[in-house]
Amino acid sequence: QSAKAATKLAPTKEDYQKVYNRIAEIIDDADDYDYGSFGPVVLRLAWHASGTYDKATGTGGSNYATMRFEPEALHGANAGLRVARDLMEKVKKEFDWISYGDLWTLAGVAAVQEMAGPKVPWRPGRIDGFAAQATPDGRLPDASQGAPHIRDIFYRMGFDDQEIVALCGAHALGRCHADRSGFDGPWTFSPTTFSNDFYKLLFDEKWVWKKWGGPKQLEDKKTKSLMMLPTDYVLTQDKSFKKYAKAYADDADLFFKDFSAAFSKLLELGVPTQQFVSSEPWVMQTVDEQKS
Ligand code: DDH
Repeated sequence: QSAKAATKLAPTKEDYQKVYNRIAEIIDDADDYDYGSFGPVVLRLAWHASGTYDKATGTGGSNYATMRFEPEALHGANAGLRVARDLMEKVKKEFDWISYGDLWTLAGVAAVQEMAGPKVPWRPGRIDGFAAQATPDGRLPDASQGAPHIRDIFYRMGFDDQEIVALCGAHALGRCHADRSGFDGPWTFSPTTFSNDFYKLLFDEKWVWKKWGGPKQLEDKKTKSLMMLPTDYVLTQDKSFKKYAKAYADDADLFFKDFSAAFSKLLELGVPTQQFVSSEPWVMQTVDEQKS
């Protein structure tokens, strides 16, 4: 009886570290997938689960993991994230006590950290919600638009210009898929390593509109193998955005520090403070750190 009761105690940081480790394993087991890693698509799941937050109404955000439900699962912006949700389902089967919101956001942390990014402070406390709490379509950014749209979307979540530019640096990772968003190609030459290359390339390369039948996107004039979305390119055109983008191109440490803070904040959007188990967010260990 007492042994059974003990297993019902609140999970500890060590328990969440075990979940983190399992996520890290699954991200890496991707021989036949993009660049051999599920890290980027898992990171995108964490971002889209959180980026629906609306501070005016307190709705959306990572708390209820409503992307499990239709129609949110079918929103255009979420095309392709089924891949990441299905991977996380494997983890959920093994650690059934974790909420989906905690699982998906912890997976975002693991993706960033295991791809050589900064430590991202994180804490558990999200609860599973219902389909009725799902958010309306249109809360995530539209890549074909300009600075006013980007500001509308991110100010609604409670971010400022500096945080917007820092968060967009995640596009150092992964790629666009023509069969998901319509856009095509990677942003950098090292899409499974977290770096400030996104900003460096924005300023160092000459970007020209790609001539093709797909949606408007830019390609680097030199190799034609990299891409930028219209919303990425705006970070070099808008005066306020440009100031931060240049600073991150010049200083990787500054980018790592600012990304960590903004991403940690993003992952907590929509979660009432009293739900958090611990008052201070935790820093989870990377797989490599645990080896030594
Ligand atoms: Fe993004 N993103 N994103 N993005 N994103 C896409 C892919 C990835 C926008 C549009 C797209 C963030 C901000 C923006 C990642 C992380 C983050 C794709 C391609 C589009 C389109 C999807 C596909 O075809 O598979 C727009 C617009 C914005 C914006 O800010 C205006 C942010 C804030 C993050 C973050 O993580 C903090 C990642 C990672 C990917 C690569 C996914 C993959 O499968 O690879």
